[in-house]
Amino acid sequence: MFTDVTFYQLPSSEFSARREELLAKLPDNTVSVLFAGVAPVASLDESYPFLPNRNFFYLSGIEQEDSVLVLIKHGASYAGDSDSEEFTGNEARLYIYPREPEKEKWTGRRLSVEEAEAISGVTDVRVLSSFEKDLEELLESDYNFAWDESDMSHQRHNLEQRLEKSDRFDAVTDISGFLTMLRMVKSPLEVEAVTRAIQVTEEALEVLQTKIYPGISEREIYAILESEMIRRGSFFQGFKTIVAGGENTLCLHYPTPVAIIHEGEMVQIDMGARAAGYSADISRAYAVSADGKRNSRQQALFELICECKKTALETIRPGSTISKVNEETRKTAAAGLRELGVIPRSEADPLEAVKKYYWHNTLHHLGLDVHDVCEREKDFEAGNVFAVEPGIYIPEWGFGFRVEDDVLVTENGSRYLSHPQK
Ligand SMILES: [Mn+2]
Repeated sequence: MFTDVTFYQLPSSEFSARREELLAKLPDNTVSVLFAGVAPVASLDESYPFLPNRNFFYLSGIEQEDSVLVLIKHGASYAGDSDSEEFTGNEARLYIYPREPEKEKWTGRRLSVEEAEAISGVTDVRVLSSFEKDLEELLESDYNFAWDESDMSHQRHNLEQRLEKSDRFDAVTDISGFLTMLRMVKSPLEVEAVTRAIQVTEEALEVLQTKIYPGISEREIYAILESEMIRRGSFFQGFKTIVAGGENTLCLHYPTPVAIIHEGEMVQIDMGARAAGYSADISRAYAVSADGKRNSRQQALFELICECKKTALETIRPGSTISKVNEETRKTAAAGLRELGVIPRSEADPLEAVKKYYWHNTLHHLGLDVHDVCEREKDFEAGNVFAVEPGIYIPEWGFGFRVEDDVLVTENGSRYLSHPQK
């Protein structure tokens, strides 16, 4: 299999539908302003890679720096100057940099108006320089303003100053909560995007498995995985790939893969490619040994973690919550660790004692962000997508790991989007 997501993107109808869904939640006469943001400066004229603000991207599909999306809900009674018969009372404007051949010689091609329209479905695409004047007009109207308060960009900060100056600041509506609610429930096309990201991730892992040998370095594994994901069109991953061997497996977000992994040790891999902006999140634990087999302790821990994952899958269904899944899987982990003698049989409170070994959450929402936005204690519903990653770390044994798969909540339960490790 060779999945290629280089040119894969969601259709503009998806973004148009999301804008309509958001505006349905807002009162008439509201202007929402969202910003793509700019890449943070690393040093002097060097910037970090640019990834758009996720809420802006969710509503536009646009990945070009400094773009602005303005959504105006006039209301159904608004006649305006729109002559379209299908006019819903909603208006969308997208502001982007104009094409500039001289600048593009340095920093690459920019989107044309037609391209931006094709991606986003916004038919009113304007040049960024007209945003100021348009904003001035909107500020003079009696419309209320709304924005995404989770956006920390300087663009939103500038807007804040403008709103303060025009005495509009106190009445601004925060739409980040609405966007969180929308983003938590994935559409069929979003599930497909996550699935493609998973395919890229799994194919990279498949290539890797033929190349692991005792004495391999963490960085070589990292390089193989990165290369296989990039070859398949995932240039920016959902997060920095984690490759940890031996005792380094005890560190959850082990940052710098450099160590050699010896015969008889485990390697922990936690990675996720991106497709159409959506992230996968998969963790695997492989035995590094001449025959590729786990020793008895490694096997025992692997089986216990799979048991926890089974408990999690049985608990993930509409109506369940993150706390419930955590609680149930912790019980399975506690019982198993007692069985293995890691928690002594004399221990009065195994559910407390297990926290030393089973200390991170079992699952998190997955989507445009790898730890996707959520209202934490909200009941699960069909369309939620989770990364499920029970992990047990035993310092006394010198290793630990997690096994992570991606799961879709269905009408009656849940199902794997990835292919669990055997
Ligand atoms: Mn995860």
